[in-house]
Amino acid sequence: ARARVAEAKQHIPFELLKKRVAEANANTTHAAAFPFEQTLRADGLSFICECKRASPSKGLIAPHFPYLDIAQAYEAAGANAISVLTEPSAFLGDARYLQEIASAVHIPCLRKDFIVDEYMIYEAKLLGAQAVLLICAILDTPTLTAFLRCCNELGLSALVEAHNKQEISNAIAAGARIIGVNNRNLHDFSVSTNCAIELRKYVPSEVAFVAESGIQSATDVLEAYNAGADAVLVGEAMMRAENKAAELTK
Ligand code: IGP
Repeated sequence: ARARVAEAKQHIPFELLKKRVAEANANTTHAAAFPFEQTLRADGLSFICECKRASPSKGLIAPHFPYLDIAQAYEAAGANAISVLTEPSAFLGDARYLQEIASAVHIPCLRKDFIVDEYMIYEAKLLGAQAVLLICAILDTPTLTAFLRCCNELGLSALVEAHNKQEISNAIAAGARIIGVNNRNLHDFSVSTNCAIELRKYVPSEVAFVAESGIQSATDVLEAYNAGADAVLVGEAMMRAENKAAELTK
């Protein structure tokens, strides 16, 4: 991700990117503040459905990847938000997917990437995202705090991802308003849907809680809901479902 940022800065220096974001902001009529957070906080369980072509653990998930059709099918099926992978090497994502999807749907979009520089947060804003993913495992607490402040200034929500108690307390210390527990261990890719369930109690109720990864069945969804999750983030199962609406309502 750092190399990608360095390259992007060659094309568009950070100062210019900031100027473009400021101009874009000046041109938009004031939309609802933080719609991503709002939709997670609404009554009942929210669904964040993911547009993901490939992943390091599963390889190529969607050889045929009509991302706009997928995103529109998610919206029609009743998804509350869409997560779009923009990381190009391991996930075969693309910034363009996010940009096109964000302008085609009416629900908030999350930039799913390894954000390591504020530059990427400004990019997310310009691409039309309403939220970004910030991963505790790759950001120390001062950096996380600064990135959260940056998101706030730009009107972006941040889904702060944790995998254990320590990361949850770092996320809280940094001021996270939305915490996602990733059921997948990023070191060995092992998945346990119990991870989010067990860690729920360490996240205060005023912070929105998302269960992420490995959610395959209606039972997994129900268990996350019963454990007190505000939302689930579902990638592979939604990508593989022929009928997105049937998958979401089953
Ligand atoms: C979705 P799954 O198992 O439903 O496809 O997982 C999502 O949680 C996963 O893609 C993810 C991810 C990440 C990807 C969670 N955290 C960080 C890239 C980077």
